[in-house]
Amino acid sequence: MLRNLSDLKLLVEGRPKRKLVLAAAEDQHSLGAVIRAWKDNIIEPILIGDEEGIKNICALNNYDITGIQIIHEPDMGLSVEKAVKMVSSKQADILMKGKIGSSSLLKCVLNKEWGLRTGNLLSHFALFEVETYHKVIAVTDVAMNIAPNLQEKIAIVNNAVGCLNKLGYSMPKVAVLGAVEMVNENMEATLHAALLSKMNQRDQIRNCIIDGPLAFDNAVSLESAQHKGIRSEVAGDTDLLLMPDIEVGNVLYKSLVFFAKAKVASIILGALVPIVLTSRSDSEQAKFDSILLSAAACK
Ligand code: COD
Repeated sequence: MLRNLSDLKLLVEGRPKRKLVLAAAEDQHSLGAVIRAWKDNIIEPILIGDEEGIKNICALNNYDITGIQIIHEPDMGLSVEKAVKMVSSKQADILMKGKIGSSSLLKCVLNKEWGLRTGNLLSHFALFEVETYHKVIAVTDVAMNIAPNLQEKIAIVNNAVGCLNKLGYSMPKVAVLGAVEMVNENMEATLHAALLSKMNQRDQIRNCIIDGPLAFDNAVSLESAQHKGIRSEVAGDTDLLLMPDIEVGNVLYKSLVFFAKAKVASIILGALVPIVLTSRSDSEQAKFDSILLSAAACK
């Protein structure tokens, strides 16, 4: 179990270095994070982007990039395309987003000819360290699948549970969130939650314990669950929160970061390799922790 995000480093230390390709690399926080992970011997970076822009940022911030490969590609779209192709041709183990919008990068990743599809659904997975919770909490999907149906939610849970298993969780506790903890036929999220719980009980979704619907308070607070008379193995001790849709997920993500000062690490799962996909406003620390997470999630 991860108590904080720095525990991720213990998981990857001593493992072979992974080749990480940073697309649209002319971004200060991304470069800072990549160089730190390189110095810590976690990754071997390749930077793709406007060479002069990259070098200017590094000079301004005293980043020593001697020995790092730079591929000059000033066009952002082409820079992402080249990065994705490096991964699909097995020249890199991890893809990272630099100064480009998430959906532009994801569209390249989903390209049918040279993208990183595997036949699985791709989904976003984030880990948060919040002072007010007793362990790291995972959240999915806050940035890729817009309004997942039941089938897609099953795939999202499976992606996240597979990743948590790699992080050392043998049976992560999954709370499927709704606005309420009772099934309400007018609230689709509660219907999905009940079905996912039952599918888990019947071993149709394995390697985790799922309960839902749970409202956010009883997912993360045992006291709150007991107050409402909810008997649940998951309530108050959730490892993974499954979001009803991208809006709820994204607002929770940003609320945790901006109001609760949470630390975050996030990646895309289900593609050929893990993809470091943080928000452009995320800190250098968040990008560094996301690189650690991607390295831990590699096969
Ligand atoms: N996994 C696997 N394949 C997918 C997925 C997925 N999650 N999503 C789409 N596909 C496949 C479809 O089956 C289809 O073959 C092709 O990709 C195109 O599908 P569309 O037309 O539904 O998808 P796009 O290209 O219009 O959009 C895909 C995005 C991931 C870009 C879109 O879902 C999106 O914009 N998501 C939100 C991203 C975002 O803005 N995040 C920011 C929050 S910080």
